[in-house]
Amino acid sequence: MTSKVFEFIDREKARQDKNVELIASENFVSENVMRAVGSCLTNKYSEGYPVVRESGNKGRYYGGCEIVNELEEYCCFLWKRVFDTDYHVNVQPHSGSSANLGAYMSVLKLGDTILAMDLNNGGHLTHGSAVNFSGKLFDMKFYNVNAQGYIDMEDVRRRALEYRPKLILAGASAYSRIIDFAAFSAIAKEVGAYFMVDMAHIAGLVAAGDHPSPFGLADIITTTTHKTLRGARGGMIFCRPELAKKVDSAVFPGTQGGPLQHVIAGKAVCAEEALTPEYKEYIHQVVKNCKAMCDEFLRMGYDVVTGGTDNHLFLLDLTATGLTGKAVQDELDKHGITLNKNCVPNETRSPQQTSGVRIGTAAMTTKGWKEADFVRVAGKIDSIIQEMRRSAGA
Ligand code: DSN
Repeated sequence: MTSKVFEFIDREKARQDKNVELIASENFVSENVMRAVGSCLTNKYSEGYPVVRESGNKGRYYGGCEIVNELEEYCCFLWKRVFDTDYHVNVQPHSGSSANLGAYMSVLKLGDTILAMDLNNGGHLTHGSAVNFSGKLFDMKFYNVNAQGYIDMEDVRRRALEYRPKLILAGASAYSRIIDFAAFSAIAKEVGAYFMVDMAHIAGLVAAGDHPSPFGLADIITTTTHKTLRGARGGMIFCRPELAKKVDSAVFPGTQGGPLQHVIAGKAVCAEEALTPEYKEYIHQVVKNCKAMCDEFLRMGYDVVTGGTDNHLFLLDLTATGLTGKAVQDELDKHGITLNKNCVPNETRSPQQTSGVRIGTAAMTTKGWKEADFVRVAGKIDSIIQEMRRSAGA
């Protein structure tokens, strides 16, 4: 028996094969990751944890878990090696949002104060947006970026001293510069706050040594596994060993039921791949490609937030073109170029329109693109934008 669903999958596969994919949070996984995620492991229930380990957890609540126990332990072992850390790791969060919820619930009480970067300045929905659980359950305060778009560490410290948060969060979805985890950590220590890092976007760069590591500085680190890490879609939480019990309990039974063992298998394959020299080369190329493309936009006279990039993404500020991020996103879609509209610092338009677009190089680097390919597509994007301006009479 066949299914109509495979028609959708085939069409989506064709779209992914054909389009230029510049969404900074997307990537293309390996066949092995696909095989793991599409495996019989999806049939298995395994609430609980593999063994009584440092967290003091009581094991599984189901029989037949002997193989998935080994799998989950193997996955945890690999991820500690990827980040060369003795932190505890929980590989069960279903997503980055679940990981952040678990992290907050492990050390905070409802209503506690969190200091984070807000969505409009490059933060994430789960970093305190009013429409998200984070903004509804916690007392959210935000630090700012400066006029150039850099995180303003003076502002972080001033607000930390003023608000005395229980937790300070560093990490972003749309920030193109190195984040100074050491400076954040010092501020957190000064005010007696937990220091949490959401490294979802830059985790691959941390693994490859292209971004300073938060390990040793942060108390809790969350990540997704499908962005620059190029693995199965999901989340993970790392923490100092003394927080292991709190974190494990916050994930299960605190915020999730049965873990997705097929996804944990995909995360383990991803970790095996991240340990190879080829993966590190890939990440180095992602960063080189990003800089080359960003430099080309600067050369063509575009406004780039912060004037450049240190990582896998950058933000074009389209204010001077008179075009919205949404209009540019929609027009590029018609030409087979996929990216997303994005707010720019001190945004004046709504999140549905925006004054900017976010561009990332992780996915097309997986397809083998080098600097010249990204420079060429920057020229194509420019010609489409210029045509839009002519049509609009700008
Ligand atoms: N929504 C993701 C992104 O595009 O950055 C983050 O989870």
